Amino acid sequence: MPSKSAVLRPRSSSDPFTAALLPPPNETPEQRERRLQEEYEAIQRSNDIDEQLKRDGMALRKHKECVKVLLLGQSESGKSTTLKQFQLLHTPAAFHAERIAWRSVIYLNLLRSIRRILEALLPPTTDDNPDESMSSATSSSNSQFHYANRPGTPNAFSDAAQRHFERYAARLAPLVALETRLMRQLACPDDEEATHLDPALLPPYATPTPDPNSYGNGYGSSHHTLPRARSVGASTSKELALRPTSKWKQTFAIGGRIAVSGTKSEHTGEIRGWWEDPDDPVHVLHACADGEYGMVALWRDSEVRSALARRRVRMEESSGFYLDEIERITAKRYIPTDGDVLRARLKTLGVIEHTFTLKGHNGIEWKIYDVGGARNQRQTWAPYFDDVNAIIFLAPISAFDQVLAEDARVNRLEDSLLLWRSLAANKLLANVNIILFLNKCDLLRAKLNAGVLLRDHMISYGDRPNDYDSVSKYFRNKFGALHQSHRPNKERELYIHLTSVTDTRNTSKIIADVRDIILKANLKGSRLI
Ligand SMILES: Nc1nc2c(ncn2[C@@H]2O[C@H](COP(=O)(O)OP(=O)(O)OP(=O)(O)O)[C@@H](O)[C@H]2O)c(=O)[nH]1
Ligand SMILES: [Mg+2]
Repeated sequence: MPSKSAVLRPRSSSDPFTAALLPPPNETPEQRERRLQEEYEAIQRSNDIDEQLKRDGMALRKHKECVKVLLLGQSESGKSTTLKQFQLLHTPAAFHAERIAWRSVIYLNLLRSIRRILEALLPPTTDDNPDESMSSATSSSNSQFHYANRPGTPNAFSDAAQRHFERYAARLAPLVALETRLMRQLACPDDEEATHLDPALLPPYATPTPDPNSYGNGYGSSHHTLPRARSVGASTSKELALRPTSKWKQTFAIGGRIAVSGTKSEHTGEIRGWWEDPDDPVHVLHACADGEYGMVALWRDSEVRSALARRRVRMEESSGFYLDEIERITAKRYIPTDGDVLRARLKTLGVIEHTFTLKGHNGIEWKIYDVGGARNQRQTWAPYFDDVNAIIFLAPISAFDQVLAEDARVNRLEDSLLLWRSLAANKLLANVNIILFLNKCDLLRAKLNAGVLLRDHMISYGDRPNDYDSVSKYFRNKFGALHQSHRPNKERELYIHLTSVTDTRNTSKIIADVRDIILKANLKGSRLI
């Protein structure tokens, strides 16, 4: 049988290039074996190079066409609010179309605030006064709240005050039932983690009032000693949390039953007519808003305010704060404004991806990932680390005197610092652009103006002035220094912004800056400039 080369030789001899590649004449079997092996290896190498080129090409296209940004930070740091600002800036029509769906979340936020106030007005329980037996408590007619006073117990209100508070609880009782109903409607029926609220399980006044002189949070820190403050964001029951798969926006975009058959507004495209549905939550809210012992009276009542101050409940700082606007929010034809939607609090579970295309940037697609920041959610972050172009990390610096909702032993600022340090040191992120938002600066300013001293919560602050400029500069340096000393790549720059992401005007400027930083770095990384 003729050899392969012998068969090829006559066909190729007229082509000088092919002729040059032909095996030498008189090739021995060993030489032939070696040559074939070398040819085989060359083909393998060539295939490998082709594969690599294909991968590089894909990576290049990916860099060019898709920028991936991960929003990180502890729970309530402002990640979802930042995502809303991106949406408002880049897909305003979609943002506005969803405004009506946020109505229910805003109602729930308001209902939660009212319940938290009512809980704070309860007398201390036997948990607070272990020397008292349960049997000594007599319960009021209200099934959810037990207003029996125990004179002489530390922190107890006077009998007259307690009776006064009890009247609020009686008038506002329908709101507790409404909260449960709305929670059930919003959560996925098959979602075990989605929040549900069982009024029967509502413990009365849960957290002991902190002793301002007691220090130490059991969190093992050298530079912090922290009083056991009541968590401002925490409540005695879970808050509403939804998975990305939840269909809550669709459910509530159409309002109530009447709204389904209602007409769309010419201006906003929103369905109108929900106020004609007797089952719509607005009716209970509206009925409980005004008049004696209504919601407005509760929030304006100086006796209630001083009771809250005694119990160290600062509602103004809590997420989803609408108590100053009860009349507007509970109006029958209320439609949330952009500002209302930005302030609405809905805890994130899992990871939410939002995609949009930037105009005037060659159609580059952006994918922004918003993750849950609570401790039990943080394991979802790492899988995104090896494929991300930039991270926006949010640290709410107003939270220096607060504790985590999920663990009342942990100071929020300290949690942010530890999280930041481990992120800054992460080798997988060595070449990822990192942008730090020192957030909730508006609340920080208000807190410092109200006389809360940083040094009482952070010993390392020492005798520095307690004004906004000094404190924010201190935080900027502290976070900056942690990045500087732990970053795995000494070339990596850090961009720090002082933010209040509920403020659209300032945040849109910051977002434009961030967008340019990320785009430039991304293009440089893919050698397109
Ligand atoms: N006043 C003020 N409120 C803010 C600011 N940033 C966020 N908030 C509010 O704080 C609450 C929590 O913000 P989110 O954006 O839901 O927090 P998150 O980081 O997504 O929290 P998780 O989903 O639990 O991880 C919301 O009610 C926001 O409106 C801010 O800069 N100032
Ligand atoms: Mg969120």
